[in-house]
Amino acid sequence: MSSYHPLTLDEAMQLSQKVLDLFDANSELTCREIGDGNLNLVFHVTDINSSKSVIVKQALPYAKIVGESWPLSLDRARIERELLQEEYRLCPGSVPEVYYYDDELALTIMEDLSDHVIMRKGLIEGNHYPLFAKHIGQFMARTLFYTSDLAMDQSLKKESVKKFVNPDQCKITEDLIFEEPYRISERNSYSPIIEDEAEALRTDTELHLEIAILREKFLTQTQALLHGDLHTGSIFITPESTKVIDPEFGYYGPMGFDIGAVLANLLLHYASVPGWISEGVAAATREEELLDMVQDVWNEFELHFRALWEQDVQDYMARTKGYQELYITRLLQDSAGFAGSKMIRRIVGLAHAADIDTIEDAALREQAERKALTIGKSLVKNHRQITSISEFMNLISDASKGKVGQR
Ligand code: SR1
Ligand code: MG
Repeated sequence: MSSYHPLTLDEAMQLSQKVLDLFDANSELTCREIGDGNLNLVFHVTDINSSKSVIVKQALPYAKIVGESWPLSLDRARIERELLQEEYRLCPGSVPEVYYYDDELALTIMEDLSDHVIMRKGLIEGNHYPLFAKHIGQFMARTLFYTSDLAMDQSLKKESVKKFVNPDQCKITEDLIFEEPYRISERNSYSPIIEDEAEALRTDTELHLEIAILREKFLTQTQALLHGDLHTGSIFITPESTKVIDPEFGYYGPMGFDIGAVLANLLLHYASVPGWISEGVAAATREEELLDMVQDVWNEFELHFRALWEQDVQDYMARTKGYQELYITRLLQDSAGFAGSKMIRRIVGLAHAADIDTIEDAALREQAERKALTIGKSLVKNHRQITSISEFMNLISDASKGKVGQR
């Protein structure tokens, strides 16, 4: 019989004391449940004398955001833990170190990163992260390149694909991102004031075609091992350091899904800026900073990815002249399409982004929602035509002025 049960605070504390070398016998531990995500319990265990601390993360057998009526496999805890270990190996220091795990209890004890803040919160507070683009560009380049057929023995890669089959988490994405925003669904959630936008999403067949193409890619392409949910709530940050957390949606999928997630969440914050900064010049400066970050994320990713390719490509046919160019262009197109679809879901779907949702002024919130949707739709509709990052940025600039036309 399985030993699985959700841990109490005391159990999380006792387990940490028992299985880790970190705390000595005289430790005085305290424990708080700090999980504010949609799916898991997260315990923060601290020794009040030494200030040493760890995180105990345990999966629940259902989606916390909805309740027990939405069952989820506990295997996602194993996937998350194995992915953290893989990401640590490929990009040391970019994710929390795993100290201990118990797959039956669906839990992992890992490094505490409380000296960092969740990036979404940091952005809302107006903080600046000058090294973020470099860090995340390198993280994505290394994790995606080294888990792809470009760099892996193809038989070993297929073995690895088997380990990371993640059907329940993928189904969440398939439903919440690639279907429900485009039809009536009980799980959609938005203010009645943007009903016109929601209705337009349901009837725009040109948009549906592009979403169907992106959905097919998400369903069928095992290009690389993805984080699978790389939004700014899955990133811990300081001005000097970037740490990626929460890869429980990880699976082998299209690389552009991870890159697009980062771009989408920077753009969601970009759309929210007038809701947080009322003074015109300061708001424009912040908007420019965010657009620069978007461009820099892509440029850093591309730079590192090309360098890894030159240095470490294993696949014989991938050396064919012209193939790298084509590959990178397709990655940019996919990233744009996935970014757009992720922006749309955060406005009308089940799970939103605090950058926009917590704007107090209703008119500014509505303005941000409409702007995010306009940018999102433009990226989705035009993604297959984009051939450079400047074309991507031009689409954002046009959409910010209200234009979504075909390029
Ligand atoms: C039911 S989970 C809702 C969302 O939260 C996660 O962060 C994923 O983005 C998922 O779609
Ligand atoms: Mg998460």
